[in-house]
Amino acid sequence: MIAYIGLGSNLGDSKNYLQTALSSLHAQKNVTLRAYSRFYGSKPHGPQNQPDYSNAVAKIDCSLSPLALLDTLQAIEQDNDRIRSKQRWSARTLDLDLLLYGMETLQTERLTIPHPYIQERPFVLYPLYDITPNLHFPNGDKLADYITGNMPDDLWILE
Ligand code: A4P
Ligand code: MG
Repeated sequence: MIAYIGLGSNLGDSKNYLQTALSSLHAQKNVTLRAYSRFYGSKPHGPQNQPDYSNAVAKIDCSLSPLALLDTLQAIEQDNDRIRSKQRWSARTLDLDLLLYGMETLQTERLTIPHPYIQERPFVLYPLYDITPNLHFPNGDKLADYITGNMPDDLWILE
């Protein structure tokens, strides 16, 4: 199954956390890394009293169920110094979100697919577009319709 993973970090050496996460994904027995986006800087969505984010998106081929994939993502977060705060959307060394799992939709207590905010987050949409410009969402929307020539002010390419 083709799945897309959103990577985010805004604590510590963020670029390094993203790179380590990509290697860790590829190192999983049931996961092959197919592509990944450029690395982006972004202003925090949600609470503003936290550092800017580094964000990227990876495309993987995996033979894990959605829940097993979520377990794997959370294990990689833990290995990378993630401390879960009670406050939602707080600063973190590494956040791995399961954005899309084929064309599947799922809504359970632990897992919602597609990830609920994809279509309103430029820091997800632009990196997704780097990898798969012809992508359609499960609801039929075209990714390209969300992309404009000028990136929003709160998003930039990291060197
Ligand atoms: N969960 C449900 N669906 C999913 C899914 N599709 N992928 C559950 C991953 N997890 C999913 O996540 C909380 C719970 O969501 C998990 O236990 C899982 O069962 P978490 O990673 O512990 O906490 P969180 O990340 O703070 O919460 P949440 O709601 O996942 O937030 P988001 O959507 O990840 O947003 N601004 C910028 N610029 N860049 C960012 O990357 N990220 C966030 C976090 C906020 N603002 C940001 C960024
Ligand atoms: Mg998350």
